Amino acid sequence: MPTTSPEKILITVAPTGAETAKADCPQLPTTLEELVQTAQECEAAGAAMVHVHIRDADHRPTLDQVRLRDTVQALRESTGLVVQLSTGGSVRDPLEDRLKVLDAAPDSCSLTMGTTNFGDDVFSNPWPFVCELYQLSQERQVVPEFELFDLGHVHALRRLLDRYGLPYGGKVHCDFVMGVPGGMPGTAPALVAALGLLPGEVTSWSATGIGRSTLPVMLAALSMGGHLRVGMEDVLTLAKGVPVERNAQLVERAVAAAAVAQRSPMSGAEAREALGMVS
Ligand code: KMH
Ligand code: ZN
Repeated sequence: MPTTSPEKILITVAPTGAETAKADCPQLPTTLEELVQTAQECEAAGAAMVHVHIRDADHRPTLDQVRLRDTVQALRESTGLVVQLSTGGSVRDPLEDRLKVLDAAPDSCSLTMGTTNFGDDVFSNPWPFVCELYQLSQERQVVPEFELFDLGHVHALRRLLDRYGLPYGGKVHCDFVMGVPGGMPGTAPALVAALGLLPGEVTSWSATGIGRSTLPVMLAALSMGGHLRVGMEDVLTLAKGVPVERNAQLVERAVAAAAVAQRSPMSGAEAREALGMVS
């Protein structure tokens, strides 16, 4: 498992998510214009990849094909960020629609390694769906980011790689999503346990802590040489009672924490190389 600190850090921003309502959080970027502006600000602050969920005209989560394609194109034209589309969608999205996300030809896609309770909901990722999505990503030449919400997901990644081989591009990048009510806790001991189960093929990993676990997970990941994901998909406050106003604030905080660990942010181009997107 790669746990020594590489000099550079890959910072992913997840600016929107699918589970927070615009009405509850007006600063959430939900229109294409807001998303593009957010992505540009976050790139300037030090992000190298953007994990994207989109919304419809009423700010509701959608997997609309035209909007997905337009979003990928707009982000490519306006930033140098690696564009990662969520295949997780919202807890209500059908599996068939989630597979079709790859039709929008993103650089990367999220790929969650198993079903998890998600607060009062269920985030459904049956094994046959995981296998189908993975094979589709290989066929379409999209680099997956394996999302690991629980220790069982880490073990399932080993099973997936044993059965179907390496992802397109030959690198294996995963992201620990910690502190979801129903998944593994967002604590240093949980991260250490999860790292101990990572398959040897893994070439890089990041972590994010949901809600109040955001800082413990960030500091634990830095101490173990990991990369970071931050953004309003995962946390809506900077401190108790202090709302996030702009995603770039979270990126700036991650860059500052990484600087203490003597690490500087990767550019989008450097992230492409690290993730196997450069031939
Ligand atoms: N919206 C969550 C239920 C992903 O993007 O791949 C799932 C999620 C994971 O956000
Ligand atoms: Zn997501």
